[in-house]
Amino acid sequence: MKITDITALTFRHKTNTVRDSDGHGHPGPESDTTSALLTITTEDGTTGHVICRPGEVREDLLDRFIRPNLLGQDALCTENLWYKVYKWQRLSGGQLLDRTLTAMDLALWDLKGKAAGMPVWKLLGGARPKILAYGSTMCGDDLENGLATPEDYARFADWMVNTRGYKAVKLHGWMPPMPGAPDPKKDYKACAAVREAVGPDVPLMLDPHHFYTRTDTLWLARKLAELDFRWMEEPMEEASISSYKWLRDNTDLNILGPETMTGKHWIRGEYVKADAIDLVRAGVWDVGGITPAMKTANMAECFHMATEMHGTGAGNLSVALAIHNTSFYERGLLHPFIDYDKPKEYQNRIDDEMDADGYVHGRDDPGLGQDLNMDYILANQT
Ligand code: LLH
Ligand code: MG
Repeated sequence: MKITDITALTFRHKTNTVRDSDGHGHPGPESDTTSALLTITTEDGTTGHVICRPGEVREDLLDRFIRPNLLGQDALCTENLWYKVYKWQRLSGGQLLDRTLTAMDLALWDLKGKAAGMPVWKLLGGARPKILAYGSTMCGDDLENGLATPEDYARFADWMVNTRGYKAVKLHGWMPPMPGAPDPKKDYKACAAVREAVGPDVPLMLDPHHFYTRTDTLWLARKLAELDFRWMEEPMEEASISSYKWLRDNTDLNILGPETMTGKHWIRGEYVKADAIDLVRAGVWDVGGITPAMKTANMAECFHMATEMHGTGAGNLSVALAIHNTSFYERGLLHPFIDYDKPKEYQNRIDDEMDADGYVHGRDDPGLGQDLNMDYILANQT
C-alpha cells in the first residue's frame, strides 16, 4: 500500500483551558485555539489521521523529514518507516521533534487499522477489551471552589469516586506560579485529605512539582507511603537517574518514570537497568509514538514491571488495551469547572468514554478509534 499523499491542515476551535506562566493548564474563559489534522493517504484511498498541535506538523517539517521518507513507501511497514524518519533526528539540529515522529506514527497506525479493518488495540495484541481509568486532576490553582485547598481536592475526589465512578485518582499538586508553591507539606495535606475522603481502598497517586530537591522528595515519598499511595511520578528532573536510584533506595513508595525525559524506549531501559524505578512510564506523545511505546512495554514485561501510559487520547488508550502489563488508563486532566465528557467541536465522540463503573472500552471501529467531525474540521480551516 504505497503512500501517495501527506497533508496537514490547521483548524480553529474553542478551548476552556488557559496556560499559566509555567505552562500548566487550568480552567479559564472560553477562547479560540488551533489544532492540526495530519492525514496520510495511500494509493487505494485509505487514510490515517491524527489530531496534534500545528507546530508538530509544520510544512517545513513535513517537507524536510516526513514526505521524502514516506512517499512511495509501503504504509503498513510502520517499523521501517519509524526508523527511516527517527534516524534523521540526529542531524536535524533539534528540528525534528519526538512529537512529530509521534504524529506520523499514530497516523500510520490509524491507517494500518483501517486497511486491516481492525481496531489498533487488537492489532497490537488486544490484552483486554476495557481498562479501569484513574481520574487525573489538573494542577492545583487559586480558584475559589476549584483546586485551591486540600478540602477542594477532597471534595472533588469524593465526586470522582462516589458520583462519577472512578476507581482510582491521581492528584497533580500545586506548582509555581501558584501561591506558596512548591511546598511538599501542602501537597501532602491535599493527599491526606483525599485519602480521608475516599477511604483506604481506592488506589491514589501523586504527580507533584517536578523540580523538588532530593530531601523534599524523600520526605513526601515517606509520607505518601504512610497513606498507602500507589505511586509518585516525576518529582525531580528526570535526567538525573542517580537521584531516582537514591530515592528508590530510601523509600517504600513506588516510583514511576521517566515521563518527559527524552530518549524513547532506550532511556526507559536504562532506568530499569539502574533500578531507579518501580513502574515504567511511556506516553505515546513522549516516546515517539505507538511503535516505541510497545517496545517499552515489552521490555518492562521482561522484568515483571508494569508500564503505565502517560496522558489521554486514542493512541495511549490503544496501547493500554493492547498490553498485559499495565493497570490503568490516565483520564484527564479533570477539574470541577470542566466537563471532560463533552466532545470538542471537532469530535463526534470523545476518544475515551467511561462507563459508570470506571471502565474505558476499546472500540470495534477500524483504526485508532478517533471519531472525528470532518465537516467541522474542513469548514474551520485557518
Ligand atoms: O505538570 C503538569 O502540568 C502535569 O504534570 C502534566 O504534564 C500531566 O500531563 C501529567 O504529567 N500527567 O501525568
Ligand atoms: Mg505525569
